[in-house]
Amino acid sequence: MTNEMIQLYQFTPAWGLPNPSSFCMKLETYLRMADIPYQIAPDADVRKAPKGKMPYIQHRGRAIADTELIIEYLKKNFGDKLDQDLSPAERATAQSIRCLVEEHLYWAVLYSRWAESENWKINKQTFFGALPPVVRTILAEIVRRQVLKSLKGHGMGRHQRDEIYHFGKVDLLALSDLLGSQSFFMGERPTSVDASIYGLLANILWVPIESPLKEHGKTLDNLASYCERMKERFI
Ligand SMILES: N[C@@H](CCC(=O)N[C@@H](CS)C(=O)NCC(=O)O)C(=O)O
Repeated sequence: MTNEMIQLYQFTPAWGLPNPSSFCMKLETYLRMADIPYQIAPDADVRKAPKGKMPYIQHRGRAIADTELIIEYLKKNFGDKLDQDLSPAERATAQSIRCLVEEHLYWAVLYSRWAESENWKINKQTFFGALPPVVRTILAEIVRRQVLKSLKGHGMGRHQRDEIYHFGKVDLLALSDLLGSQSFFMGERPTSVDASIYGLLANILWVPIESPLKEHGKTLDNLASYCERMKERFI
């Protein structure tokens, strides 16, 4: 029977958010939006994750990693009431927005947390603070080096600080303009892309990480009310 219940492996909640990882927050929000029962696995450890990243799920004896693949799996196995009415063009729009958020804006956020020394202190405490002191220091530095390398590999980390924040601010403005006066990104009903957008926006606006992204995000009123709306409905 426990095999039937989705086991969700993710980072520990922090900063008053469901999760300090935008991808973990995305998936948990999706599960709530889609009304799919799940349990938080007590023994989550990113070093044991099938693809070395969080979140992942266990279901019917299978481990599935990557939020995009997990959501596809969930749609097949639990139905797709959130997105079933979207037209092909709307699906294409949602996919484009998701890529902007996860494959572009996310990297500017990653830079703000892992590359900026003042923010790194806060980030380090949040993600590694529960570990014994020596392990904490060593592991945190190893992971930080890997993340900075992945920022370079992606390309975002090759730009100057101002350029990185410029890219992120352009993305935030694009999101604000896309949302306009709608309640959700695809109209008046929430769809799965809202889980992705909310997961990252809340991780910019509602975290103790100061950056030009947060400053700019706070000036875009419709994004702030959108996050409040998502929180009221799904947390
Ligand atoms: N494309 C993946 C991205 C997941 C991801 O980047 N997770 C980050 C946390 S937000 C992670 O676990 N990073 C650990 C690492 O890279 O070592 C998804 O959609 O699940």
